[in-house]
Amino acid sequence: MGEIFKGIGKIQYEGPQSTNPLAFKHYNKDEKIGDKTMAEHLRFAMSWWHTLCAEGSDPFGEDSASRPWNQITNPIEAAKAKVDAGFEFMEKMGIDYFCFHDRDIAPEGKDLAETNANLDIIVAYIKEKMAATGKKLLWGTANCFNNKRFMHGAGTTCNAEVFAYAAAQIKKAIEVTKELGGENYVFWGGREGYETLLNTDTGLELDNFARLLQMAVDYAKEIGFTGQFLIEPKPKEPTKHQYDFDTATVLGFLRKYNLQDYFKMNIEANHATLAQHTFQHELNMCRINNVLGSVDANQGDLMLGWDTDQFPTNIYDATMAMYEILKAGGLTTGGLNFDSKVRRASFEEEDLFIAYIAGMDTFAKGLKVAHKLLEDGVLENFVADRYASFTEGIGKDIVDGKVGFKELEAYAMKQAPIKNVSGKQEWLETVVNQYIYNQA
Ligand code: XLS
Ligand code: CA
Ligand code: CA
Repeated sequence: MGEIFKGIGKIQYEGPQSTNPLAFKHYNKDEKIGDKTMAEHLRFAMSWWHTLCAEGSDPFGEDSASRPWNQITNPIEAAKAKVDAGFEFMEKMGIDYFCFHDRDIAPEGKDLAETNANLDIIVAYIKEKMAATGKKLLWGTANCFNNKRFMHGAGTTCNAEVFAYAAAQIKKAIEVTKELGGENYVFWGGREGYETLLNTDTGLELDNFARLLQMAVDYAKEIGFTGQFLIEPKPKEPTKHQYDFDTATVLGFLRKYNLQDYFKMNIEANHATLAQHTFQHELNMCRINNVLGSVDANQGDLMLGWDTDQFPTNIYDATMAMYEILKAGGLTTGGLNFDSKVRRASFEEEDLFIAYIAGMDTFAKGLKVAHKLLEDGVLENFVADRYASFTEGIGKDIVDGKVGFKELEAYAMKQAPIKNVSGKQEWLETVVNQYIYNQA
């Protein structure tokens, strides 16, 4: 297509004082934070759907943007132009990774065979671009929610014909992800839930969903796909109740069906808040259960009950997210993917750049603050002191499993008056704020 984003050059780091809307203020790719560069820590990824496909429509209105690459009438040529746009965008933004749904990158054909053939054409085209630029696939996934055939669900449908179709579609999406060297493969259950219990056999639906995931595990082994499988929790939307409600629910499900060794989580900030959790809570649950896989970095509007997928600008949330990520040992195969879309009124192509810069700067600053907080052991030392009673005496006996109810009753009968110590929440909040204010 030739240059698409004309007039926008490669985005440079200009430092915190810069007022240039098209420059980074905090994200300085090669700057070392601890023993890794910012790029290595953050592993930013562009999402195909919200960056290249979305054009501002909402349930009440048509597209507000018309991206030049989507104006081409031949669907395969349009899909190639979208690839061109995506690679130019990543190059100009200095983003190394991308992710997609099968249907974002190539159009559906008249049947599954033609759809798969379309996918093969675009995958070959993407592969060439990857070889030429060094860009990498963070994750692939199958869109088993958009087409009306999935009205009752995919893996949790009441219709076995649809289950079979979904399995075939996911098989191909895993093959394509492998072909492009994808480091992860995501399952987001966009229709895996229910609208009413009056017509739903939840037991069979969950058993079937586990069967589908087991088939994926078996097939990955068979073809040698070694990427990490991820489940992306979300409590609602589009269904009233989604089975993958939150991390804790997904862990319970995986353990019930003995799938826990094969899946980690892809945590999305806005899905956490829809589940009435903070973003940090979901990352924390992943960390303590050793299932932090990857992150969809966006933010919601806390006044609204739906998934607004806004670009992240909340420095406090980004700091606490990076704090959990660093404590978990960092993102290994995962990354920070912007599953975020510009607002309907931000319809100019330049807005895409401004939005990604905002998100990347927010997480870069959050990384710097979180690293410093950890380096100084501020919260760690406080927490260690707070729980010190479990490192000696009766506390240590409890932790070591040396005592039961009877021993503890005997102990409590003789214990001195109990003294508690303040949790100092307001002080800790002040300290975190100070780190945010003072970190350049
Ligand atoms: C939708 C989800 C979706 C997944 C990938 O809310 O965030 O975009 O990330 O299917
Ligand atoms: Ca979302
Ligand atoms: Ca997501």
